[in-house]
This record gives sequence, structure tokens and C-alpha cells, in this order.
Amino acid sequence: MLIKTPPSWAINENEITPESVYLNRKQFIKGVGSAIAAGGLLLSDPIDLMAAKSGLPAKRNEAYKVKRPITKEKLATTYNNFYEFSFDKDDVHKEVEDWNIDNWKVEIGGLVEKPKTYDVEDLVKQMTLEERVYRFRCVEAWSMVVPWTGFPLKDLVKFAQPLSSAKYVKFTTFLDRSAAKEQRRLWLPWPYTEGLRMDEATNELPLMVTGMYGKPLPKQNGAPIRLIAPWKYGFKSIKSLVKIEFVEKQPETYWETQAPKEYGFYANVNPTVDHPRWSQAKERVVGSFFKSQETLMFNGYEEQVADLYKGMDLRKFY
Ligand SMILES: Nc1nc2c(c(=O)[nH]1)N[C@H]1C(S)=C(S)[C@@H](COP(=O)(O)O)O[C@H]1N2
Ligand SMILES: [Mo]
Repeated sequence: MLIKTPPSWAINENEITPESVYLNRKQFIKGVGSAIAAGGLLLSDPIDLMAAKSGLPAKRNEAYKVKRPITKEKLATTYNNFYEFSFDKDDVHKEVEDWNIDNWKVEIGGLVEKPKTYDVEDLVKQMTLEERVYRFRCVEAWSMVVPWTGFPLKDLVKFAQPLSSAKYVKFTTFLDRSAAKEQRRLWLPWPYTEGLRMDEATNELPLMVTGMYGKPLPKQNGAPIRLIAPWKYGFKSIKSLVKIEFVEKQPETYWETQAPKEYGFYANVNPTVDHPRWSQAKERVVGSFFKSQETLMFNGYEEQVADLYKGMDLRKFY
């Protein structure tokens, strides 16, 4: 009997298909179902169509380059701070597995022309996505370099039409004690909140992020939508947003209410202002065990943001 063994080069096609294509194909299968349901849409190139739907991968904006090497995707998606799910960085990606983020809504409210709650996809569809490679520096003195996909926060501010009385933007993360076990620690000030001054929010840098490494944002990194403010310590880059509010007074923020002397509202990366318990002059490069490097003023974004803080004592407003 002749047993037909596949030749060595005929490996499983899943193994040779790039992951991004595979992801799109999964969406395509879903998409075909809805297209048929919608009454037989003609799909000339379904893969392109579905890629366009998620907006990924988006075109890289070459104005934001980083000389340091990009962190491995595996590390950036398995070494996470997301205290709602775990206090252990290595566990977050496992703790989010059963968390359902379907039908996610984002409220835009406070001092705006027309407060409204959006399906996150509908909101993102109004914006133009781009990819930017940014340095990322946690207050715990470690750093990464990550390609994020998103749209400028300033576009969202414009879209929201804030009133002239709005002086700050306040961000709020979801609250769901059944999904996020650490939110059952009732003494902690959940939900996680953050804020930016209006001129910080409308600066070119802050991104509303929906993807990383050319793929949809993983849950452990703050899906479906988060903030990235690269000149500030990582805790300002709040994850999994459900509310964006325009307010008159500086909002209370999660970490500031916890330990105001350690995690101030501004939290600008500054190698000359030490944390009360450690120096901020250097940082450990995640992924290279021994490598430490100089921390840069405003995390290397001095040119873009230094003007925002002219005349402010950065030792007092840390
Ligand atoms: N909602 C929420 N957002 C959060 C946090 C958090 O615990 N909860 N941790 C912050 C901190 S301390 C850091 S360093 C970054 C980590 O982002 P990453 O896991 O995508 O690298 O998210 C920030 N955003
Ligand atoms: Mo952090």
C-alpha cells in the first residue's frame, strides 16, 4: 500500500501565512456572513475590504521615529501594568482571557456642545488612523519602544466641540468587578482615572490608540481604546476607556489620590527630578537584561512639549 506522506515543504498553510493576513482572513469569514445577510455585497478583494474596515495596519507616520530598537511584540504584550486584572505584570495577559469587550461604548461628555455615547467602532470610523513609533517610559524606571496605531487626541477634541469653559480632559477606565478581580479591592479608588490639561491634550503627541504592531490592541494593553502620552510616565497612558469628559477643574487621578508625592498629576518624564524612592536618571530597557540607558527629558519629546511648561517649576509640578 502506498502511503502518501506530504513532502517536507508542504507544511500546514497556517504556519506559512503571516499572522496579520490570518487575522484578516478570520474577519473576512465573519464579514462574508454579514455581507450575505446584508443582501449579497460584491466583494472584489475581500481581504483588502476587511483590512480597511479595521483600519489596520495603518500607514506609519515617519515624523515619529525612534533611534532605539523596537521592543519585541511578545514582550510588550506579556509584560503589562493593568492593575484592574493583576498586580503581577506577567499575569495580566492571562487574567484578561475571559474578559468580554464586545459592544464597547465610549461616552464623550462634560463641557461639550453635544454629549453623546458612541459604539467604539463608530467613533474610530470618524477618525484617520496612523502608526507612530514612540518611546514608552514607566515611572518604575523601565522602558520600551512600541509602534502604536491610533488617531491624535486633538482630532477627538475637535470632534467633541468642547465649550470654552473646558480646561482639562478627564479619562475614565471601565468598572466591572465581575470581570476584573482587583477591582474587588474596594479600598482602591476604582475606576482608574487620568487627565490632561487642554493644551496638553491638543498638542500633537497624545494618541488615542486602537492597535499595536499593526494589529488590533490586545486586551492586556488596554483594548479597545486607550491613551498614549509618550512624554509622560506610563501611568498617564490610561487603558480601556469608557468616558472622556471635558471639565473645568484639574481632575483627581487614580495615582495622585493614592500617593500624591510619588505620582503627580503632570508626571512628565524628567531625569533630573527623582522619585522619592529612586532615581529617574536612567531606565532599564525591557528585553535586554543588563542594558540601562539615560532617561531623556520629556522622554525625548522636548521639542514638541517643552513650551507647554514654560514658567512652571517642574520640581513642584512633577
Ligand atoms: N486602566 C489602567 N490603565 C493603565 C494602568 C492600569 O493599571 N489601569 N497602568 C498604567 C501603567 S503604570 C503603565 S506603565 C501602562 C502600561 O501599559 P502597557 O501594559 O500597554 O505597556 O499602562 C498604564 N495605564
Ligand atoms: Mo507604569
